[in-house]
Amino acid sequence: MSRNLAFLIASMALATAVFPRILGAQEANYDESKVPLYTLPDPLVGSDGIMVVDTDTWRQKRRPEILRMFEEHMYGKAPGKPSLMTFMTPSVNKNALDGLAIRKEVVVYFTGREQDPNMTILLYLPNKGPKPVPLFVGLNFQGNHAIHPDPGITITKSWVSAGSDHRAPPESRGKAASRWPVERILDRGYGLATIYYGDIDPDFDDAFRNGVHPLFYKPGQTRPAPDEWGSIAAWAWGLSRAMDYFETDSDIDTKHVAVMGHSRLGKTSLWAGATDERFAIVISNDSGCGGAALSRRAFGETVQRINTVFPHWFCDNFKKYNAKESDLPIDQHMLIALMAPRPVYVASAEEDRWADPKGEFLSALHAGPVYRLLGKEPLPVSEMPPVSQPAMGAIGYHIRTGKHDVTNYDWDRYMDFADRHFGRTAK
Ligand code: GTR
Repeated sequence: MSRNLAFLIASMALATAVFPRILGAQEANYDESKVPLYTLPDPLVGSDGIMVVDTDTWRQKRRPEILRMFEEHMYGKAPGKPSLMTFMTPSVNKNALDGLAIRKEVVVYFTGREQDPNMTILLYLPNKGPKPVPLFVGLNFQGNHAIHPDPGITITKSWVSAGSDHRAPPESRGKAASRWPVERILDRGYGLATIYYGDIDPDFDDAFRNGVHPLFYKPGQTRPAPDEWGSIAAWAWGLSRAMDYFETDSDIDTKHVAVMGHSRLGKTSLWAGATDERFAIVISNDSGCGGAALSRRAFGETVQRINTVFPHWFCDNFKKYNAKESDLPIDQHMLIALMAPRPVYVASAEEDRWADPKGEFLSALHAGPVYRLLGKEPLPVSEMPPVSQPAMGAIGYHIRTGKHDVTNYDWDRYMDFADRHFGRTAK
């Protein structure tokens, strides 16, 4: 064999060994027998090695410690509430959806300046029944106008991924309605608030030049530091700013606000719930890797793959854990535990193997000891329940039939769960 050929073969071997890792292009594992052996960090053992046995130590020491680790290694630190933020309500219709609801659109100017990035909250509040109302809030993928065909919803002017000019086309009105059963939610006495996530930060890697990040750079700073917020933390920050608005709206019962999100926005609702305890219930719909699924299982989507395809979602420090999940000082059961003692719900879909339903279930399960310590009922099951058999304590879980999506089945369970924890009579 010529030296050249030997060199070629050696470099090809090297390339196939190295490049899939670099590119994140390695085959996803869907084989339970190939899940690596792993040991989960114990949410109730502090970094000093001491076991947490009382509520005060959890609240004052261990919870803040876990939250800091998630900030530093995974989602990144976000700024707090901006002091100059203003709200403007350009449109209120008391007779929306044939009289069923009040529809409001509220513009949140994060800096108080209209020319800076801002977000629009779309609100539907039921006309029937007493005020203030409990509320579900969640970010949406395509623009507020996509969640319902209601012609009164303003079409977003923000960047959208579809189309060559990245402007939302009029035909996108109502396109995502199957994921937002507005009438069904109103009928059960809940309000709904939603915001287009691209208002807060457009979902592509632009080195954090657009969206809200630059509003908070220190002089001379051009991108977030390795432990500062990526896009998921920015979207979650936007949810907290919506909560700031709710606190000014007397139609909304701010003690009963449930935050819900699907997929990357489910990762976001979990992070919002962890960082902002004003959210009374936290719901993750098919959030998968970087959401409810345990990272150490590396089943379906992995840390390396998510950091490669979506380098802007997490803070830069998270990239250190590519293919090194076991080096993480945390895993996602500890994220679920950060919601305690508040109710938290994790939902999976049978065909959504990419999101690792079992890993999502195990996170919910292994958050249990923290709930137990705080006197709350953990998941009432110890094995993954069969499809369509929800398990509900203060931690809830279901796996439904079908694919990666949000369905009426999911919403009905979230409302059952909220009824139960908000002390409302189930319909
Ligand atoms: C996928 C990604 C998932 C999930 C999903 C979504 O491409 O790999 O982590 O977030 O997108 O948000 O729909």
